[in-house]
Amino acid sequence: MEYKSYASFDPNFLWGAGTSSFQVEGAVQEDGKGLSVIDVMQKNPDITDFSVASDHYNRVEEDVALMAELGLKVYRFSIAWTRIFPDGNGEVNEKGVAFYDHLINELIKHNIEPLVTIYHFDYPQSLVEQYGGWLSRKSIEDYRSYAEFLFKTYGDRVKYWLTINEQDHVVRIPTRLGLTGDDHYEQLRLGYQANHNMCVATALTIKTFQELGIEGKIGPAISYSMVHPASSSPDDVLASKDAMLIKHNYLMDLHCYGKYSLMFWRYLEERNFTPSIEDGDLDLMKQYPPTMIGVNYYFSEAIRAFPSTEEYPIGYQKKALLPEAEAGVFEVVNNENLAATDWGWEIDPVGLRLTLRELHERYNLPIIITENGMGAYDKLEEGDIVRDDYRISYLREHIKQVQLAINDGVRVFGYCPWSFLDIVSGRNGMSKRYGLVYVNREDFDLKDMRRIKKESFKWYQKVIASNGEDL
Ligand code: BGP
Repeated sequence: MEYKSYASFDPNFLWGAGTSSFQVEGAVQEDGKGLSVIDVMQKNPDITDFSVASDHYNRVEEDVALMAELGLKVYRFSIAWTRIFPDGNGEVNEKGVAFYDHLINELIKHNIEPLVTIYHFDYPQSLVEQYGGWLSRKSIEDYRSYAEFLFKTYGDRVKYWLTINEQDHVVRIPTRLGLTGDDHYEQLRLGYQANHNMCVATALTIKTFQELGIEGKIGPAISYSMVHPASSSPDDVLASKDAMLIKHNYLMDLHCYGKYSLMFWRYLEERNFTPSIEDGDLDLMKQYPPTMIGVNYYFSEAIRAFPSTEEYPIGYQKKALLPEAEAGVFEVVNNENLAATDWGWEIDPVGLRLTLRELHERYNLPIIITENGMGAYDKLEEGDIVRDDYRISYLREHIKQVQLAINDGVRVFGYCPWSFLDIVSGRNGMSKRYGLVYVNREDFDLKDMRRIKKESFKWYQKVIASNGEDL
């Protein structure tokens, strides 16, 4: 819908940017840090690992000074669980505690709100070895008490807390659960048990947060990419609704309503994926829902129907990192209407407006965009220039849609592009850059890791200074 006039961004809108500990810090075994599942997972020999990353661990002041120069109101970062508890539980690592204390104080000194992700994929390997990690209910108390430690240590200065980053991308990616082997269906079954345990852990952590009387907001950072029916054929429309449930809404229904919808439970039952649930688990989730939602949005997907056949019976899934095709449910196809990034992610700013409206209509919670950005092969030119106009246009079009969603009545209170500076991509090494700041290193050449402001940095600086008026 178009309106005759448009409200501007709220004067307190939180313009930010984000990173995650394993992708930015480096120093993976410095100062007593323990190993995470990311540190021990099988490496792809063609790309860098996360051992040095952007060396943020040794460059906090320099990076925070750049954030201040950019004018950030909020900085999203994650805390490495194993920097605080090297074994995931038990003994505290004081040097790790001091590192985040210093980072938070530096941010506060520059009037930048810390937005802390409690856990962003780098789960303690020791907990996997101790009891199977998230597959065991023991994981619930270890996560809750780790979070409680953070609340007690940093809660006087941190008002915004994200519980788990992209839980859906943990339960469906075996290495992030510390699983090995390649029985896809068995790993999915285990994934849904882990998912249930994570939802109980999240509810108990929100309960602890409230009992401690921490002033602020808390909720998950979810991966939520809008799905569109590939055509107006009613079968495709139905398939897109089913995909929205199986890919995204199943998780938020649990967090917000403590509910496995009848449809989703039948989906799990027919595939022997049903998790074991204890009395009180669902009531706990209902009683302690999130008070905000973090949204990670990069692209949308087009969906068509995939009728089951003898060759592809109900339950058949095309093996892929994330659900792409499932017989009897849906299939992801290219969207001819959209351009795509160098990695095939279909660029859909309007999809972000639709995503925000869907979340608002279903859960009616305050929303902050915790990730949105474009991975690209950025080129460093003579004179330290990086002309990333493609990134500027990507971010501009998405910010416009955020403003429209706010005009639609969605309570969006902040926007954090991914990523503040170049970091190691989750699966594509150093060549897939997202930052507003260029980091001068390559996959296998650390160079000097100098920080260089891209054109997008200068552009975003103006956006923030004008509170979104000057795009
Ligand atoms: C999200 C993760 C981020 C980041 C991002 C970009 O799923 O939360 O950690 O990795 O995706 O993806 P990639 O780095 O694979 O391009």
